[in-house]
Amino acid sequence: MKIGIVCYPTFGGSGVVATELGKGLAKNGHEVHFITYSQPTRLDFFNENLFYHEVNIRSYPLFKYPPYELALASKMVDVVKFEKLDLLHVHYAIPHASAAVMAKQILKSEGIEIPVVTTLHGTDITLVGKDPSYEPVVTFSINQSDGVTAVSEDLKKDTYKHFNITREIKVIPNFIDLEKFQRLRKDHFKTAICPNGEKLIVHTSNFRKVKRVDDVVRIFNEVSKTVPARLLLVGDGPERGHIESLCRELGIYDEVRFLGKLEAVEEVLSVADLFVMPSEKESFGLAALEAMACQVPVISSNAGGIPELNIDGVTGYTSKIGDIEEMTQNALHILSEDNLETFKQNALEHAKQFDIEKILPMYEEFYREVSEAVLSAAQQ
Ligand code: GMT
Repeated sequence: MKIGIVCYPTFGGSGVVATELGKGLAKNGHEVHFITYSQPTRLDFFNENLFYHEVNIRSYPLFKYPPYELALASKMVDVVKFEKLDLLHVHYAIPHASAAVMAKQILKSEGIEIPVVTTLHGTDITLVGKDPSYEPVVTFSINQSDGVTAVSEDLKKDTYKHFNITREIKVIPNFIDLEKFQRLRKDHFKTAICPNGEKLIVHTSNFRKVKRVDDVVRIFNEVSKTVPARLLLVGDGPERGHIESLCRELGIYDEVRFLGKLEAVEEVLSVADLFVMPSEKESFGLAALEAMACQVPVISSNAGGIPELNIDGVTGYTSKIGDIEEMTQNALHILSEDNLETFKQNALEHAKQFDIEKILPMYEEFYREVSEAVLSAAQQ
């Protein structure tokens, strides 16, 4: 098939999923056209089936807010027509789904039928989407898409709860490339970070408030009173300054390293003993899956879809949001010499359920179903 993929090209989870999906589809012989405002971060290799089309936003003194959605819709029309695409797959509802629905209507007026698949990722529903300033448009564009997927059962439930949705939503979870995310031997790195055999705790996120990075620091502070440990914080975002101040206040700044935005996260995860994800909201928790694939057990909140990934008492533990005390006790339990190896193996075993080799065919099958339905409706 010839597939157009629209996503946020930056470091967010939805952009990573969209880019890895496109790369996987291209390897399977599909022609994939990314339509974004800049080159997706993970679109880092050449493949004859991969194409990139940049959305150019013309500004004008009259525009206080340049109309990105219109530029995107126009670009989608252009690419569908001239590359003869079979399907558009947009990731993150705002504003990608509404722009795709507009492009679909424009193309229909010219006699071209283009099936639109929308994937809901999380905050497009649970945080931003349900805000009254966007809700009517999000509801309309979900209902007008030809196929809709959500990354967890919990996100599907939340979408039905907060929006008046009249169509079926299919759950297709996040996935992982187990060849890329595997425990590598990085002993020199571990020795450099933990010279005295300390346990290594890792958190990766975009440092937004919903990630509750201060809980990570407080849990680490408590754990390190019992078990010598180091904390690596990967990523960057609005909360970073506040988190640095908190580390200074707690007197643990020397035990914590801020690594910023890293490309090769799997190298850090390869030497980690524990991953912490105490999020307020998390539709799936791709960062935790990446950790599990590298044999790292997870201490997390029970927010959103996390319990579908982190199995309580097996791959790690889940606790109520903000229950730092329980998360600390669970972290100490996992880190004890008697338990660590079992949790590591369990984490890897469960991660295998989300192998890209298993999940990618679910998207391919869904594309076929949606395309057939659209084409047969058009013929009637
Ligand atoms: O919050 C993020 O990490 C970014 C956000 C995004 O859309 O870019 O991630 C969401 O989508 C990911 C991929 O489907 C999910 O794994 C994350 O759980 C989800 N984040 C939230 O729901 C907060």
